[in-house]
Amino acid sequence: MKLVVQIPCYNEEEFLPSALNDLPERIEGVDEIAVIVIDDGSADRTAEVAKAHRRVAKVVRLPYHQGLAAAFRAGVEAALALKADIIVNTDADNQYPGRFIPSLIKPILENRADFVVGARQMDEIKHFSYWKKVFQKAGSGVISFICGSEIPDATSGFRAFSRGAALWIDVIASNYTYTLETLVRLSSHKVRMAHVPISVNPPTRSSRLMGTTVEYVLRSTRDILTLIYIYSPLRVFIWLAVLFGIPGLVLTGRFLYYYVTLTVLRNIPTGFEQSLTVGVGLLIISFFTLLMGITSNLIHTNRKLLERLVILHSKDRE
Ligand SMILES: Nc1nc2c(ncn2[C@@H]2O[C@H](COP(=O)(O)OP(=O)(O)O)[C@@H](O)[C@H]2O)c(=O)[nH]1
Ligand SMILES: [Mg+2]
Repeated sequence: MKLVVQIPCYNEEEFLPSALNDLPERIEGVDEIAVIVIDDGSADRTAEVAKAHRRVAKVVRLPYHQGLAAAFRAGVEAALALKADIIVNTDADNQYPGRFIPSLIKPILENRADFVVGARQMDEIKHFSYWKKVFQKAGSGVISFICGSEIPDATSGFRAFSRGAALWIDVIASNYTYTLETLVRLSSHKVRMAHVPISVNPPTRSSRLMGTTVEYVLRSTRDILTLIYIYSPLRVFIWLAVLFGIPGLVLTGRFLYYYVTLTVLRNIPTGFEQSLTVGVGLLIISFFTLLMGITSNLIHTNRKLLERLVILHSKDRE
């Protein structure tokens, strides 16, 4: 059983050594632990510091700065190429204590799950503001709803993947984060998920990803909407079609009701032509929205087939 720990980094020369020193030397049930550092075009000596550290098996250097999502993906690819059975992702700022790695991978070792999130105990984190905690919990609630399984900390970067789950990973919706998309993507492939409680080390520096709470909320909302749109296009278009269709039906029905009860039965001129015009217009929009939904669903299905091809191809390389 080989465990690969991957650490995506951007300008982390200062804190990376403490994160590396914190990683466990041995874990029960694991024969080999290899550490990969992904340097995302850092302007400092991150790559040199990583190369000089005895725990680091491989340094992946992106040719230029591409963002956390690209670095994460490059790490997963490198870990699979190193024949990892389990991949753990952790942060370079030593936010997640290495001593939790054994409990993080336990559900995978026991074959109870293929993907495990290390869930921070929000109420115990003193350096998160009240509102950050509220929005963090609300966001995790929305993601849990979309994924259909309970994920108490959707933005945690402390995660473990079995090899089978890691093969499905890709990030296409965002440049700066992989956290939400991997959850939605893996749940769409019915990967078994679990979470284990963890505590975090006090912050070494301020977060580079979060920004202000308002920024965080706006970005997360945009990310979640993009994910729904990418991963369940039919659902989005059906709701849009319903939005136009219901008033369309009501207005057309109104016209027909008066037309039948007044004009047909009692020969009185009806009026209500505006209802007919607007109603039919809305029904036409609704119909074409539905057609667009079906088309985008076909494209979505096609992408799933392509993903399967990629996986077949990567299995060939094993
Ligand atoms: N590759 C890459 N990693 C980044 C980037 N920004 C942050 N990171 C890494 O992502 C991890 C978390 O970053 P951090 O600023 O602590 O964000 P936090 O999740 O809010 O704590 C660290 O390992 C950083 O080095 C980036 O632009 N590119
Ligand atoms: Mg951090």
